Amino acid sequence: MLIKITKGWEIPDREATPEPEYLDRRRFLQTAGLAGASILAGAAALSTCSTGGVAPAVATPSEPASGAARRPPGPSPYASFFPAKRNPAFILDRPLTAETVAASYNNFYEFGEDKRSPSLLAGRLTTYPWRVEVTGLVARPKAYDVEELMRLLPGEERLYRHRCVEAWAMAVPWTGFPVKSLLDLVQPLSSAGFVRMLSFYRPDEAPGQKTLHWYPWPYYEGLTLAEAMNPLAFFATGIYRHPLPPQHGAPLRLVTPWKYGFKSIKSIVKIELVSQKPHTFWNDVVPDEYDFFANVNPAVPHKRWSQAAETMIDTRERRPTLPFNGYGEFVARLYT
Ligand SMILES: Nc1nc2c(c(=O)[nH]1)N[C@H]1C(S)=C(S)[C@@H](COP(=O)(O)O)O[C@H]1N2
Ligand SMILES: [Mo]
Repeated sequence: MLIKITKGWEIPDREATPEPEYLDRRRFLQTAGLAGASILAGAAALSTCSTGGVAPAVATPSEPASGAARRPPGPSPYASFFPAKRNPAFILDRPLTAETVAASYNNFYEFGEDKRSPSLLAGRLTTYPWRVEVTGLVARPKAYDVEELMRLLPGEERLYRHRCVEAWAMAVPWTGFPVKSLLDLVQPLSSAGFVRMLSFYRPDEAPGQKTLHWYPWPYYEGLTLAEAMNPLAFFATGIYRHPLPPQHGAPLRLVTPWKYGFKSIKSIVKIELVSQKPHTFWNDVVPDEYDFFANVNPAVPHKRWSQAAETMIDTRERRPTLPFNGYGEFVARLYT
């Protein structure tokens, strides 16, 4: 059912049918079945980590607790790498989304489950200095500072469509470099079959990592090595011709435009080449709703809503969903 909109571009969370609905149901079931509910941030919630089974034991507490390198912070050098030259190979079938809308309608659960909180709270995240460890089954494992990566791998701008599994979409100009360029630096071994990526774990800066304690923080994602080496797979350091604002996943986030947005892990601290298919955050939280591949597909509905159409977040234009989000010519052969 469509709900009447009063606030311009803003899609009410209830209309976008977001991931948290599942959790509301879970919380209800657990509240009904268990005693000792605790009240958190105005919402009734239960500790589910050990009793509820929402978060399987796949979180990795031994991971480094921070992506920040230990040296005195100064002014961020990231801006000096902008703007970057646009790569004309990536063209859009629709207008770019208004920047102010893209920057205030975000999914970044480390800062809350609603769309507005990330833009209000993610400024607490210290994004400089920021170190990314590239490790695992590689010939040359190394920890890079993000500005070092920006120097080593010159940025380019790409206009990409971006489609959330909640059936909203935007079109944005990212700046960054292909995932392949970084992997070529560390040289994956022949035993590597997958790339596992990890976000930061800093509950003191990211309130959601405390209050939303039933999630298996830190956020983690993965790709097959073939997907990661595909020319479309991109590490973004910027958007709209300037460094990423924190709500978009500063200072480095993945962009895989043929997949639903939850694959595009934000604020990455670790990239690990592994031999086995890695666990992924949303697949662990709700296995029957979010699969590992998560390729955009209008023919496969989500368990609770159709994926046949999408709504642009600024104009509210409805558009048919495209297979692979319109990127089949680049990626379809990965899956045949
Ligand atoms: N670390 C982290 N990365 C994340 C998320 C998140 O909650 N935490 N949300 C994902 C989802 S569901 C989407 S749709 C995109 C949203 O990216 P945007 O806010 O830049 O549009 O980020 C993805 N990456
Ligand atoms: Mo999403």
